[in-house]
Parts: sequence; structure tokens; C-alpha cells
Amino acid sequence: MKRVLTVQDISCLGKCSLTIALPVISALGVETVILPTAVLSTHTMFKNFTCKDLSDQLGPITDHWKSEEVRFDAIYTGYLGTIEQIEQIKSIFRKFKDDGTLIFVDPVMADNGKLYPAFDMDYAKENAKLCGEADIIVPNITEASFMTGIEYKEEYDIGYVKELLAGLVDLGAGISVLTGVSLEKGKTGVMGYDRSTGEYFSYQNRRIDASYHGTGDLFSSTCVGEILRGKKYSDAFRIAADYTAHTIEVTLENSEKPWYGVDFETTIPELLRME
Ligand code: PXL
Repeated sequence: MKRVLTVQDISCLGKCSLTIALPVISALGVETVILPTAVLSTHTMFKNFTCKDLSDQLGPITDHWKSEEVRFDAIYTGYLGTIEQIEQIKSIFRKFKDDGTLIFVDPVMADNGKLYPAFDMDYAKENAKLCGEADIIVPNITEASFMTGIEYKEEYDIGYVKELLAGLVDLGAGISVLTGVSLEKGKTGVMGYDRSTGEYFSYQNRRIDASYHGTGDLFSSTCVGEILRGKKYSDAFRIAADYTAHTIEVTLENSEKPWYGVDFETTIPELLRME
């Protein structure tokens, strides 16, 4: 069985980061080892959330794994707390990366033109360096604009998307995938560029007028699980985009839905059948 290490916070209530990555990647038949960077009572869109930083645990935990000769087929990082933690993640890459380890970085820090409350421009610069060490990165347009210094736009054309992708390529990543790319009215999807082949790929599906927390994590976790279960990259991105859109639709239909996350629990069985 393939084994992935995912490094991100655990928001106990809120359906995001590890509480999405663990069930989704496991359901796809991939062993999911977790390294929690912090424990929060909820995600940061709640008021008065608590947060216990676990930076001092990352070294001892990974040293222990190293002494057990554990190896990973992939390392997937998501929301991280501080610049110091990004440094720690780079050393975790050095500790565990071998020829067969895929490094997948989702530089979670911003959306809709704004950084999340905990972050500033220095953090964005460090996240850009982390992306430079990755095989695959999946920023949204806001994150890409903060990392490349290219102006954020709400209205754009394919030329702007290609400019952002070129900026991401300069950071050093292998495959850069922009999420939340809307190239036609009423549609949204992903557009990516593979440095090794020089090829672009693009996938658009229906745009649903609702935004939920954790959908980026759902997209990334699905990509990681599908890639490790043997799907081609472009198929993994397409399935992840379709699954995320479908899950948002199902959530909207649920009259008892919580405001803070999506009903991925209802849709997981369908994900396993998606081709
Ligand atoms: O879904 C991304 C995410 C993960 N973890 C925490 C967050 C967020 C988004 O705000 O607050 C703690």
C-alpha cells in the first residue's frame, strides 16, 4: 500500500486540513500518516478559536519515524502556521525525500484577493520558497498572485492565467496547477503547466455560486489520493475538480448543513467510483 505523510493543522471542528485529508486519502486506499502542526478548537473563520502550536513536536516525531526507517511515497503539506514551521517542513523534505517521494504543496494562506488573518507578505514569500521545492503545487489565483508579485485580478483572460503560471514556474515547482480558474462564464476549474513536458492542461466544470471552507483541502486531498492510486496527473486534477463541485452541490441541498464546511462524508462513496 502506498503511504503518504500529510503535514497540516488539525482543526478539531470545522472540516478542513487534517480532518479532510485523513478520511479522504484513506478512503482512496492510501495509508495516511499525519503530522499535526497545531491543534485548533476550530478553523480560523470561527471567532475565539484556541490554538496550540506543535512546532516543538515536529523534530522529535520525525526523528522517531526516521529511526524506524519509515519512507513515504508522497509528502503533502497544507495550511501551516508560521515562517519557522515552513523552515521545519523544508527539513522534513530533506529527511524523507528519496527518488520515489512526490512532494505536493498546497500553499494555503489566502483567497478572494486577501491573506487569511494569521498571515502577512513575509509568510507569502516563504511559502513561495516552499513551492520551489515541490513536484506539484496547487495555489488558487490569490495565493499565486501573492507568491509571484503579479497583481490580483477578479476579471481576467487566459493570458493572465498563463502569466501567473509562468511566475509559478519561476518559483521552481515541477507541475503548477492554478485552482479556481474561470475561463468561461458560469464555469470554473483548474489550469496547469508541466515544466518537464512544456504542456498546459485545463479543465472547466460548472461554477456553483457558493463558497465553503475546506473545499481547497478537499480538492488537494483528492488529487493526492488519486495520484497515489495510479491516476495520471491530469485525470487526478479533473476528478478532484468534479468531486469538489459535486460535494458543494450536495452540501447546498442539505437543509441541516453546518455553515463551516462541506458534506464530504455523504459523497465519499461516489468518489471511489469516479473515473
Ligand atoms: O481550509 C484551510 C484552512 C486550514 N486550517 C485552518 C484554517 C483554514 C482556512 O482558513 O483556518 C486552521
